[in-house]
Amino acid sequence: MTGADSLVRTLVKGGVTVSFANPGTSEMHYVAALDRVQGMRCVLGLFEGSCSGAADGYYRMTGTPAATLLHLGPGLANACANLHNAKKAGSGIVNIVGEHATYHIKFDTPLTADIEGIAKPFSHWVKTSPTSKTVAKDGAQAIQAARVSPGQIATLILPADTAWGAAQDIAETPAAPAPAKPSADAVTAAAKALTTGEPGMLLLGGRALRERTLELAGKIAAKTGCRIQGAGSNARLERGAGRVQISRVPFVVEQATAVLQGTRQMVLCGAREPAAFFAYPGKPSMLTPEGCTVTKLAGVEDDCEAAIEALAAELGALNVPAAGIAAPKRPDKPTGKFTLDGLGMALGATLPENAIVVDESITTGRGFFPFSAGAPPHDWLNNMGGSIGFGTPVAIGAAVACPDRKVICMVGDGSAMYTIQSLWTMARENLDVCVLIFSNRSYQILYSQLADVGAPNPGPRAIDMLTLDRPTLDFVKLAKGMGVEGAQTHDLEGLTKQLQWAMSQKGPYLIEVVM
Ligand SMILES: Cc1ncc(C[n+]2csc(CCOP(=O)(O)OP(=O)(O)O)c2C)c(N)n1
Repeated sequence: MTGADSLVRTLVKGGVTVSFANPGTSEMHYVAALDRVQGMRCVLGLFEGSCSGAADGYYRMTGTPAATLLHLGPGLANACANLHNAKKAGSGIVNIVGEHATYHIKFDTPLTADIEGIAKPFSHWVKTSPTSKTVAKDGAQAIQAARVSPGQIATLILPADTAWGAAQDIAETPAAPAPAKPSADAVTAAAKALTTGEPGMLLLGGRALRERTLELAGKIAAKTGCRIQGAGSNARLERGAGRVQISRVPFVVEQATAVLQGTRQMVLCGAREPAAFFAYPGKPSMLTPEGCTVTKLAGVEDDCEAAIEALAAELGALNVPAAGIAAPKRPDKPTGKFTLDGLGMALGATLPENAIVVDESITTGRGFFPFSAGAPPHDWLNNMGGSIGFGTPVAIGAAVACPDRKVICMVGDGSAMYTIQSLWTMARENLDVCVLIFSNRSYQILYSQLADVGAPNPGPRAIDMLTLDRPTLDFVKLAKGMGVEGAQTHDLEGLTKQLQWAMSQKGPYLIEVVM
């Protein structure tokens, strides 16, 4: 057995059964081992950011890490932006990076780079495996590290001779430590905060946004009168009819402070104290109202469900019916010219049961939530790391993880171009993804950002950095060139028809919304 064989077998035995790969020479033994070992699904990405983003989406939907396979320092560097997003989302990934054979590194040949140096800021755990005899054990440790709550990036660097040299055996993956239960003190403090009689808010993030935890939060809200609020962006929010309805802290500072205004007692569960995305001259960085007391019940790494359950028990709320449950309700099918609300309605009117919405709609979709609050139950995935190019890769991972569920991937045209190759992987794997491109032919968000940072009235050169209209991008043709069928739509009626058709079909499809 080679080191590569021992590693692949260790991965499969440890529950890592999908690998999102873009290999090169140094990973050839690992690639060859994939054919000799049963149980590993291998998905080729044509850019490493597709692979790391796909592993992120896979973890969000399964709670189990996938592996990547990346080619030395440059391959890892290409993957880093989406590794960053995955790290912020608390997604576990076994991030495997090939390296030159140990004895070859000193010759400083073209692909030689400081792989550990590149990996460290984007990883929680980094190890270069020293020999083919230890590579299985190192792989098992990487799986364990990736599984540490809420999920971690574990980067395992594999010199080529660790793959082709002889191995001893496969390794057992040790169990990851269970997430911490809340301390009695934290529960008492949170209960006290929500029963002072002052306006209270339970701010939820991470695993606290799953159906059961939301229901418990709804019971607490019913019992204490506190508001429940979701964080600004979330790895996975379970929403729709029959679930406790939740909104997110808005991106725009003035809107966020308006939502939080009046809160005197804020209890955090799986969320951090809300902060503005960026600093803007004259605007606050922290969004919590002045004089508001903040109490941490549980961090994102803790057992949020146990924490909310303990809080509900402490408050005597367990048998109270939950407040804020969304009734089944869909908007009417919209007609006429595109408006942002109309787009939200089209989505709300057509979202199928159990859909997974990957949201990289940037400015277009900020107000979509109310229109789908009463749609059939679905999951909503946001970018947590702010690095655009997250949407289509995460959709790949979600679709691989949940082949029986429709994935709807909403992307701004600017964001779509960062990782457009993901369409090819969707076609090759026949993934059930409907990609909605919002073609406003600009980096729309940056117009408001110019003004917000105190640089209004942009000149033609500045405007040129924000527009995508010269030449215009034709996403239907781009998709076709990568094996994905699609169509343009020019009004809401056309969009709704396209969406209905796409929802009734299996497989990848792209709709370009020409705004
Ligand atoms: C990796 C990376 N590069 C650049 C940015 C800055 N940025 C944020 S949003 C954005 C434009 C997004 O355009 P689009 O997806 O078309 O959405 P719109 O703003 O038009 O709604 C850019 C360039 C970023 N966040 N991440």
